[in-house]
Amino acid sequence: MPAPLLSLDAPLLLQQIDALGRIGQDAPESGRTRIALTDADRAGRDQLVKWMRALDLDVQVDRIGNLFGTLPGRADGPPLMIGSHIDTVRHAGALDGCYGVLAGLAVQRAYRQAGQMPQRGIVVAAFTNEEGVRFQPDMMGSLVHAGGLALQQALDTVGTDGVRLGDALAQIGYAGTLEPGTIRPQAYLELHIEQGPVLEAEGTLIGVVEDLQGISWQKVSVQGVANHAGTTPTRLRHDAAYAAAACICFLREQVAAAPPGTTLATTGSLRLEPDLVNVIARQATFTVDLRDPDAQRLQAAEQRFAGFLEALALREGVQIRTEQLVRFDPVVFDATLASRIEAAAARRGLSHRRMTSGAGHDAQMIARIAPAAMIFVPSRGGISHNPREHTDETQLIQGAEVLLDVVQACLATP
Ligand code: HGY
Ligand code: MN
Ligand code: MN
Repeated sequence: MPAPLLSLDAPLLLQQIDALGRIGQDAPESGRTRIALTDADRAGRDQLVKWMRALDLDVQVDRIGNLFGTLPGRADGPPLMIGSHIDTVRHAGALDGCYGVLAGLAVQRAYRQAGQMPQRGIVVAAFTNEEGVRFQPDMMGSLVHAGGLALQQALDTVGTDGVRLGDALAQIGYAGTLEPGTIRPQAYLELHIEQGPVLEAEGTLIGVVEDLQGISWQKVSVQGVANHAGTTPTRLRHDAAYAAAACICFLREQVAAAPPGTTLATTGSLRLEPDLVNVIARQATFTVDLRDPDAQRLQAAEQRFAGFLEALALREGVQIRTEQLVRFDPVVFDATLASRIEAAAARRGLSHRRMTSGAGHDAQMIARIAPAAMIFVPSRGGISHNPREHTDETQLIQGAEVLLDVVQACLATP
């Protein structure tokens, strides 16, 4: 007798997304902030653990703070993993990462409520520090889990606030005992909002994510000479602020000339010293985030920028230092999983298209140790990393239903 069809408790999924989104809430209309390993992150983790225990999952925390909730299966063997993250950027939306973790719980709940044990275990993972805004690199917890970053090096990472990651982890009580990488999944699925404009612009409901672009983060420090804004002729200036602005303009000119869907350049953080209206900046420290789906193009963009910095330093009489914070090559996801996502969307009559992920995700790290793929749902206005981040409830549920279907398809095959 075929097992009863599973169905999601959609209202509870939406309610949990809303409830988690209220943790670490900022001022009205300003979103929430649960930066990795802060008290707000701890509060979000505590809530997730409560929900995992309510599902009677086997809850484990590893030594980098990755959180796992496992629904046991009938047979032993590597579990199917559904993952993402619940740490946020500052003034974040409620969906980035959280949607995928809570949809994973909803899939496990569907088995529980049907009184069914899955053929193999299903583990939901919430990885530590996916955003990487306090401690670099981003996707840190999943990178350690995949063996791409040594645990001790991660624990000794010093954040932008001068705090050592291992101390912050202990401080929030999530320095677990499980050795990272212990749970080796048979396959990994991540459901995530697109965080970009593509699906909405085409009126498509499901993104079948085939690959994910390469990411390069650098910190650039420009050392100039502080001087009086009113008495120093332009030709005698060694102006760190001007040098930083010249870099940002150079990067924009470089990418503006590139075809759409190729290199992107962003300076999201910029600090000047002494940061005074009438003093020529002595020091400028800023970040450069370069991304491209093509490894060669990304490398060429990095090299052009390095050449520009050299010439700029000579021309402006400033010293320029760079520090590579993050460097990940593009990743191609598992073709079989992608086809299963496509088939599940088609069976439900949901419009779908294959696409590249512009954002970094834990899936790109777990793809190093297991077949992995991602499912996207549309983002209204393509907005994310912003309190206005939004996806219609119907679309959120459709994404979770596709996830449930793909999980069943994966578990049905030995
Ligand atoms: O930067 C990223 O793409 C991800 O949100 N950490
Ligand atoms: Mn995310
Ligand atoms: Mn994010």
